[in-house]
Amino acid sequence: MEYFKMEQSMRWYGPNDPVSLSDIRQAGCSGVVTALHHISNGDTWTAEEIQKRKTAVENAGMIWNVVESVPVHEAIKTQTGNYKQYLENYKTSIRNLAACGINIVTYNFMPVLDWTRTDLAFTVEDGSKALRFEKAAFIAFDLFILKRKNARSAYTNAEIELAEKRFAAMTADEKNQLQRNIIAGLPGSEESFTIEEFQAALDTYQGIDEVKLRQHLVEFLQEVTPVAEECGVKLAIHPDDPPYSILGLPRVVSTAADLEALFTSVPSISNGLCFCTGSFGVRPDNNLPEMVRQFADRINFIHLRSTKRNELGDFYEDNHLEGDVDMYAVIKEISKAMQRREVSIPMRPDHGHQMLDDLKKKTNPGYSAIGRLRGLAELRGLEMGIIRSGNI
Ligand code: CS2
Ligand code: MN
Repeated sequence: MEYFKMEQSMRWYGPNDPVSLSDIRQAGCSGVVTALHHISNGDTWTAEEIQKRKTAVENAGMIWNVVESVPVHEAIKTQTGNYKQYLENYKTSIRNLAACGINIVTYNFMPVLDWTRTDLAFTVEDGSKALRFEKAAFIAFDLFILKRKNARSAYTNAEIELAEKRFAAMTADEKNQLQRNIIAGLPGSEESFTIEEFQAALDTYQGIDEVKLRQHLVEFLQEVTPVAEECGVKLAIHPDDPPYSILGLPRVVSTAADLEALFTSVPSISNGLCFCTGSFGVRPDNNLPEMVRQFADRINFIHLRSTKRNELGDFYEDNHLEGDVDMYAVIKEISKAMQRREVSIPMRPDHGHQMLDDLKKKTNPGYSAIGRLRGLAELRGLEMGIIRSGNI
């Protein structure tokens, strides 16, 4: 019997990515996840530019299976300024992608910041480097570098004390590095800020709480999903990372209840999900296999990665089959869903450790080749074991 397996993919940042398409092919991928990062956030993606990228991927013997991401302009999230024009541009980009045969589109709806870490080169015990979120360092940034008004009310006294100690022990270089890590933009983020710009961006969310942001997300989808449906495009919202409010900003794609609300408000089948285990898995109250079961019909794209958290609220990106994510149970549920739906869902190992030769190279944090290759190899082995054991 033929089984539906996850479509093995890797993210590629385009011609400037130090990891080449040939590297990705040799890692065993048939799919490439990419975006037109050279087009400014909010502008339309033309069919010509899309086709150029598509041809580059196909010439390397793979297909461009998923767009990650067509970014949603901040003006759409806050519903200010030119947002109606940006909405039209978004729809046109979707139509152009569909016309070129690309029909899975990832995006996120996190205010101001995309994924957030405090440390991009945390050495784990085997000597490889991982990304890490350290709560005390993050709070130190908020209170003593950004100096955000009323920030203290978001933290406990014990947390503030720890952050004070942490900050007092930092050198000037470490403080600068921390600031850069948080606001200068990680790979894939479309924004990068100075402190002043960052505070101004935060200010645009004054008066926008969770209820309002959720409403803006629903209204965005009510505009975009009819177009996506019409041209056969499936959207895939990426969850919040980390999956809770930070810096006073609302976040509305963090839990099963958030997803439930989203899919109930906009039932269109084009309103789908990028199931990112690394993002959802940071919350102990997110039961991942259960969430896969619950939203199986909405999952259009999968990010597999594991995090390890501690009692202080810190977490680091662990090896793909270790940490807090029960990867066996997650892949089992995904396999079941794929057989039932009769589809292969694209999957990428979402980040990996910097290791071996990559430690000597300049790499995009989280996106070096060898660590992702290790993750992908382990994940495909696990999937094969699950399928061949007849356990689905
Ligand atoms: C990150 C993000 O965690 C992740 O997958 O790499 O850049 C993510 O791709 C975006 O939030 C999706 O829009
Ligand atoms: Mn992800």
